[in-house]
Amino acid sequence: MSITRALLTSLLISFACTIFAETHNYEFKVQEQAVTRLCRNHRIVNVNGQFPGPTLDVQNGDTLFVKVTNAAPYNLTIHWHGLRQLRNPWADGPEFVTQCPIRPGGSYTYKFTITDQEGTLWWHAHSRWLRATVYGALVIRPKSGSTYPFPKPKIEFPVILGEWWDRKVISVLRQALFTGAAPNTSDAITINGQPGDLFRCSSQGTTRLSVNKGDTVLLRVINAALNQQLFFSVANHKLTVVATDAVYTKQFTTNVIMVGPGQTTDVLLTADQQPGRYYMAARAYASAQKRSF
Ligand SMILES: *[C@@H]1O[C@H](CO)[C@@H](O)[C@H](O)[C@H]1NC(C)=O
Ligand SMILES: *[C@@H]1O[C@H](CO)[C@@H](O)[C@H](O)[C@H]1NC(C)=O
Ligand SMILES: [Cu+2]
Repeated sequence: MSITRALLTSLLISFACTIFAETHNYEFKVQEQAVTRLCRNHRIVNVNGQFPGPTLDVQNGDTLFVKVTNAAPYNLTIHWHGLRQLRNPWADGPEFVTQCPIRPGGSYTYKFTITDQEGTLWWHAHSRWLRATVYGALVIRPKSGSTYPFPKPKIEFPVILGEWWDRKVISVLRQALFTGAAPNTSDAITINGQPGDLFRCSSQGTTRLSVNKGDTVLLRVINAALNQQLFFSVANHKLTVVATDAVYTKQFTTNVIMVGPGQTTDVLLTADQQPGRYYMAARAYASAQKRSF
């Protein structure tokens, strides 16, 4: 009897999943594009002409087909950072581990299903240092029929922390490999690809988020820096941590979070201060002498 019931329940669950899970088809065109930051133009590699690249917005249980066409002059693969890839390990992406790189002019379709992960993950190139500019958010919402384990925020916003070199990143890496010394530190830390108005020629592009007094905002903080641990904070506001790496956490409130490279932290922020402008800021967690950021 109980076996029958369990079987029935699992049949019903898989039936429900089949009905509600969606399949998404995305096209990623990886290409070089001229971008101006810190008053200078550089040709960077990005996806679909966007920097950061497109946010993929899906639900737990969904299946994704991502066709990557490589129109850049470098070999590369795309890695789905933090995704467990249960039953689809070949879609993981690290070059020469699960696949050969996609050659210039070539294409490859990643196919994977998201299994029991909810929150924020991200994707990036997994070849040399191309991940410095080839990255974007992967937002995983609750399964159909379930909800967040916290009140639904009015606004959701990805905050992708990155690093910008006032150089071609491939040359920064090449120099480090040639000299054997640590690679030069980046020239700016960016929020959604923008250094922010404390840096030269950056006030126009500064990432801004408008909220109304009393709104609750879910910030999906992603550390897309190359190797750098980062502190993140919002002036005069507290952050309530609700998830990390697509796993809900026991909630706690703090003024500052530290996010390791590759990690994500989802925080709730309530706009409970006087209307005005408040900085969102990231800073390198580096205590060694002579390392200036
Ligand atoms: C790209 O990768 C292939 C191996 O899959 C290799 O033979 C080729 O030399 C690489 N090309 C470049 C430009 O690195
Ligand atoms: C690294 O920094 C040094 C010192 O500032 C500079 O001379 C060199 O050109 C930089 N190299 C690259 C590849 O950015
Ligand atoms: Cu990764």
